[in-house]
Amino acid sequence: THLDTGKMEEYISAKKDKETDLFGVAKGKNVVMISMESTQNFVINQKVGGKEITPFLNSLIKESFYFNQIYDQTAQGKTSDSEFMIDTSLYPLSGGSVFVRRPDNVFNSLQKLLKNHGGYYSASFHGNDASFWNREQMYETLGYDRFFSKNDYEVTDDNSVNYGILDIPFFEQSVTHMKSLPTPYFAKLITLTNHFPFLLGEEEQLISMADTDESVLNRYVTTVRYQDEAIKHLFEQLKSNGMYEDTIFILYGDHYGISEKYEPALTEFLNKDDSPINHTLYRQVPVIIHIPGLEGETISIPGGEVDIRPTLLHLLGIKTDNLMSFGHNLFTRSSSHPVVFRDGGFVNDKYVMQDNICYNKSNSKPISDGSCEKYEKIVREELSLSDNIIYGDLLRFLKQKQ
Ligand code: GP9
Ligand code: MN
Repeated sequence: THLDTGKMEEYISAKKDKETDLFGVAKGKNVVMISMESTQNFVINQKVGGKEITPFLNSLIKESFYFNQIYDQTAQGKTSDSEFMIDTSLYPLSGGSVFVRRPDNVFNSLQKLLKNHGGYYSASFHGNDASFWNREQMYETLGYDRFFSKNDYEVTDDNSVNYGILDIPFFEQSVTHMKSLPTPYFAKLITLTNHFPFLLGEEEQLISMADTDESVLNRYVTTVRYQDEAIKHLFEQLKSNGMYEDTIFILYGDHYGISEKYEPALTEFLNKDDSPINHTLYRQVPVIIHIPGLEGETISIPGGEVDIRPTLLHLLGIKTDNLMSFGHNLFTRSSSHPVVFRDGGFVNDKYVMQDNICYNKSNSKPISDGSCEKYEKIVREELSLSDNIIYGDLLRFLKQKQ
């Protein structure tokens, strides 16, 4: 594979970071990132039996930047794809996980940028085995300094369900580990309880199940509610340990939890009209950026997980102008720019391209006047540039220190 520098350079110069008043507002702060397993945006401000599914997140977003039109861009690599997009701002592969398939590549990762531009120490925290999704190896490649995995936690039958340690004891033990980190640090905490098939002991159920035809969806609201409680506890513990004030928090849903076959039940649960583009719209995941002392606002510009990194870097005062990456700062992202899906589909402010059909987003009607074509071209170009970078391991040729 050859580095098509022409295309890439043209691409990079077209996406210069725009200035905003927010540039550098979180400079030098610790970064705490929370990957919320299978958390879709529909749970925000949604109730079951008169009770909020996410009472803590609902209150947090009132004093945060809340991006309510961010789409899950993951493919088969699920959680690892979301991590990959956030750490590299490249797209996942169409099959398998980059974490498993390309762990020996050179990546210009978020962790390296933070180290080079602010002396950050990076750690990831997750209650599953270190080898799952090949994290142990890939984290080295990405420049993480430390991975706290299952062996670093006290995991018992009592404090576990489904894939492993429950989110509350996970966060409790993580805070203990976090106290020992050098500052400034980047800490990524990956939750686990809200994972398919959404199992939960009775004591952990803080809300009644939903009442639809699909037990998966009915259970899902209870595990999301538990996760919300766990995040609330985490914030309380960070506050009481003096670890809250000087920190920027980024919370995001890693990918969908309710798969396509359960979506009719979701439509019923949300009292929505049936629509062919519901499938795409349901793939919205919440993205919340909380900076203590800053007011925040709700931002409804379409974007994707690949855009999280440049947004964070902007707030940390790190320029992203010349980076070989695909994300855009969510504070200035153009609403017509397509949010790229791995299958070639996309969404922007006006259109949804799903299963090779172009829809008018506002009325869900298919359109055949070629409106989607210029965006489809961008989608194809970005995916193929990203694939070239990954398959050709092209970032190893980058001369300048980024
Ligand atoms: C496993 C956790 C869940 O470690 O990240 O993985 P998923 O199935 O969501 O990719
Ligand atoms: Mn996941």
